[in-house]
Amino acid sequence: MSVNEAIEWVENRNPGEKEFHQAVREVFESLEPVIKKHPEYSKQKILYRIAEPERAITFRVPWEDDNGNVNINKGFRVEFNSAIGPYKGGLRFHSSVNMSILKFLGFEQILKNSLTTLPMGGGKGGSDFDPKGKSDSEVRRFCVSFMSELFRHIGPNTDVPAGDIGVGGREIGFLYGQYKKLTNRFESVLTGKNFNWGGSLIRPEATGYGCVYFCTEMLKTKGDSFKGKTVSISGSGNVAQYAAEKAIQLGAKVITLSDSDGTIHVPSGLTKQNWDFVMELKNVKRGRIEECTDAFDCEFHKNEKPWKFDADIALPCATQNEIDGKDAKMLLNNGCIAVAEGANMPSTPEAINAYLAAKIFFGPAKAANAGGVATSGLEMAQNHVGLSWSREEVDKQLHNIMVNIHSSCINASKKYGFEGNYAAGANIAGFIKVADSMIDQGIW
Ligand code: NDP
Ligand code: 2IT
Repeated sequence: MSVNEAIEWVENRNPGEKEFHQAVREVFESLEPVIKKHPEYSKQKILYRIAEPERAITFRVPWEDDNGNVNINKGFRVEFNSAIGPYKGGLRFHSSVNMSILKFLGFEQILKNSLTTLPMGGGKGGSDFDPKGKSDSEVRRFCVSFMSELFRHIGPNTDVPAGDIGVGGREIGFLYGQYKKLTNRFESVLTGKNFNWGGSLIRPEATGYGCVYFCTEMLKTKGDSFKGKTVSISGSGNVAQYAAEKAIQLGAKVITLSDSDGTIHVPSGLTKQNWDFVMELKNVKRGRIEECTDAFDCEFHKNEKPWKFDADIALPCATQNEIDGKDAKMLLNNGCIAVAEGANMPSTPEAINAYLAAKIFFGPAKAANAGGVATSGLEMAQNHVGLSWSREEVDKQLHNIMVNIHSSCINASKKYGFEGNYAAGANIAGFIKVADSMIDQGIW
């Protein structure tokens, strides 16, 4: 079995699923030396098996809007791989959601969860429902309808969803309420819960903080740090917000945030007060990033991405393929020394090749943004023992996990001839644990 044959097989079997093809190709290409060294993986057809979800559910989600109109959305849950634990991964509510996007996210999640060292398999789900502009009641009715089907497929030892784009604390609350009503069970079936009813402290912060911790470890290998650095961040949702907070705390100047309308540029760097304004704007008022221009000194660049501004470090925290080859060249020309991915697959293959050719630090998503799901794993652990750990305790564990993921990437990349390439290191380290576990458990 060659890696190229496996890629071709996956592409032919899943026609038109371009995001899924992209994610599989990126991983499989770096597994070439692993497959050579481990003939048992070929014999057991591991590449073929790992690229086929164990189960993928699609369902109808009808709901009534505030005007009494009936709307119908698609619901999905891809239960991709349970070799090392129950399926675990977020739910995305966004108009672009389809099977290809959820399969790319679910596939990445398998290897990401493996890197965390916690016992979690890979899954992802969601809907093409767009929460933007919907009232709280509409979001609630949608979530109730979505969970009215999803509940029969999930469980604390089966599949444990969480948030992703368009799914935050509000949605997790509505989903949990309906799960409980249907099952009469109060159990650890979702993560990202509110602290009052079983959530973990630091889970909201975890993805953004973890991304900055991972980047800090990369910089440290050259005796460098965030202090005094200029940082461009995309997005202004959960991940972007806390990446910005941690970067500011570490003495960096955060000069951009964005949403799907455009980018704000703050040449002097976001202050704590500016950050508080963004938190209120995005999480309470659910407004647009452009509204920052009414509140503090910044420029709004409509329909522009953050990558044209001079920055030492780029933290893409919005969505897939948001840095293409041209954007990457712009970043490099403007002096960027590190990219750490808070979002999933934000860099196109051309962008990744440009980073690697320029030998800048590149922290790939499945390593750099693993802090979110890792802290979900810590939330499950707390639920299982019936305890709530302090902020300090959870943050310490999150930090340790990110430091360890960084070491795993370095060790695996060295061992298989990819020194300096964190992307290959993350793919290899994540894959081997899952592949070996699949072999241990027979053919399924
Ligand atoms: P949120 O919904 O909180 O925020 C998403 C942000 O990205 C918003 O600012 C949104 O702008 C912007 N965005 C989304 N889609 C697009 C698009 N197509 N074009 C331009 N901007 C876009 O989501 P999260 O912060 O939770 O997620 C962001 C990324 O991080 C995703 O890739 C997600 O998969 C990844 N991630 C999230 C984790 C988590 O724990 N939440 C964990 C690990 C990774 P707008 O409001 O205009 O749509
Ligand atoms: O992409 C991701 O890792 C997430 N959206 C978080 C998943 C989780 O289960 O916490």
